[in-house]
Amino acid sequence: MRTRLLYAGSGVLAALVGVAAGHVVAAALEPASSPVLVVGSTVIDLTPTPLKEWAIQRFGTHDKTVLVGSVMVGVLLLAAVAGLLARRRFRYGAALLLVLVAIPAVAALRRPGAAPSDVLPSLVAAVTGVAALAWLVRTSTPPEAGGRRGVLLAGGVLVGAAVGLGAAGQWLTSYRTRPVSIDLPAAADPAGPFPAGLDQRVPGITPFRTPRSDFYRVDTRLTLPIVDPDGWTLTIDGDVDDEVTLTLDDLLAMPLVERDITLTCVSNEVGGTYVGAARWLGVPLTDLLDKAGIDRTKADQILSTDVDGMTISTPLDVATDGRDAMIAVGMNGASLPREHGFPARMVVPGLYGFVSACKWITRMTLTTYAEQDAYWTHRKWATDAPIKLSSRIDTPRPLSTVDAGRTVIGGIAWAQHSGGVQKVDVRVDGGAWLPARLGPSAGSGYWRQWYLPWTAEPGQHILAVRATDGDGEVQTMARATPFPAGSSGVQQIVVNVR
Ligand SMILES: Nc1nc2c(c(=O)[nH]1)N[C@H]1C(S)=C(S)[C@@H](COP(=O)(O)O)O[C@H]1N2
Ligand SMILES: [Mo]
Repeated sequence: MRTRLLYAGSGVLAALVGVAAGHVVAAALEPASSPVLVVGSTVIDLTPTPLKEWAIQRFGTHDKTVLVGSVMVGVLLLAAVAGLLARRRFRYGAALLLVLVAIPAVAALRRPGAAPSDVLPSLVAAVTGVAALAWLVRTSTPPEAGGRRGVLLAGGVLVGAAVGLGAAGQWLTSYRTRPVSIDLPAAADPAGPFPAGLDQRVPGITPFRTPRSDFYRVDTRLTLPIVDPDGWTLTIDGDVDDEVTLTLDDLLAMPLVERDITLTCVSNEVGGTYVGAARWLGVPLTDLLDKAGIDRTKADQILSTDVDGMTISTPLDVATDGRDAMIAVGMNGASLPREHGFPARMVVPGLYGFVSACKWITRMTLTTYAEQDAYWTHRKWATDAPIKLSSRIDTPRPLSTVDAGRTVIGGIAWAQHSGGVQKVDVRVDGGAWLPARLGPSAGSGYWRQWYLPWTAEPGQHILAVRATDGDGEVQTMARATPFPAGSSGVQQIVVNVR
């Protein structure tokens, strides 16, 4: 039993050292090619949509930690088996380790935009892992007193190596993806003064403008891309008169507009947190498309590609219907954070992010839906996905306990078509819908804060909220799931008053 444990442990330790060595090499070359991460990314891409939605709902923004953790657990279990096999015959154990490492090697090469060097971290993991296993196995046999010291020494050295290499890889990755900032020109068409919201007056309400560091983040990546602003370019190609390629300086030399726009994720559940609002600075999309000259008789889709080959589709007619669609370079007065698409991303008011907001954008191809499928189109999500009229209660919190007496119910609402939010109503315990007071407006593409003073009686209460847009359309009570075109329904929460 003890020797079995020793061999299983040797397999696990060998795999850990291998993974850590691969991680450092990846950190130096391309962090996304780190063996465990590349398997994780492949799992993300292969996961059927319903399961992915379940994981997002179940684990929220921790879904990726859970994913990487699960991959790691799987690897270590198989590595333990490899260790046990090595006890019978070293070759068998080593072979299983090699099979294990072949998975990330193949996955790394199959990813969009993969470079041949992306296989190196897996190769390094293979060599290091097998060498570590050989050392451990050799020092474990014969298992008499003298051998025990040898295996303890080898184990100690390898544990140290795994921890040291892993930490070095993490440090190098975070260093290479440290915050960036570039100087941006002033807007030729600025947004004007930003109205003071209800932030101070209604404690617990969502700030009228989301700070850059609090903005929700949704993308398929496990690591941030490392984009060098000097080498970055944006190409417009496909059904165009002239293919155009712009450097960042070219882009910044064009007249910039500044707009207040709310961004929303299609995966946002009613009452969810995947929504944020910022002041964006960028080049109007139509100015860019005009440079290339687009063939409207052919193209119906802008297929955006990011620096790693991820694709996002946008309906051409919607993006060019006069709304403030742009290629943004700035967010709340500074350049884009890496998390949000540095150096440039698309922003289209009124469309969910998965059909508009391509981060780390490097190419816009004018094409048709019949010809080319973007990442989520391939996974059967809607192609034209306008953001649905919605509202959220920020305060009181669901299932919280508040003191009886005068208090306030408050939150946000967004209606990005038809003139923005015109009205918000709150309902207490299924009674009449009571009109809430609205905060200031920062334009129809921007959310609105609201609040309703409330005298809370002791006991349990159910609060509900609904918004009405400029056309008088009332937020529907009908529930829809995020897939395939966004959630709908009215948020209801329970609060306890004491
Ligand atoms: N390159 C790239 N761009 C992307 C995504 C992605 O996975 N990759 N996710 C999209 C989705 S689903 C949303 S909701 C928005 C989120 O933008 P944010 O993370 O800046 O809030 O980015 C969009 N742009
Ligand atoms: Mo999204």
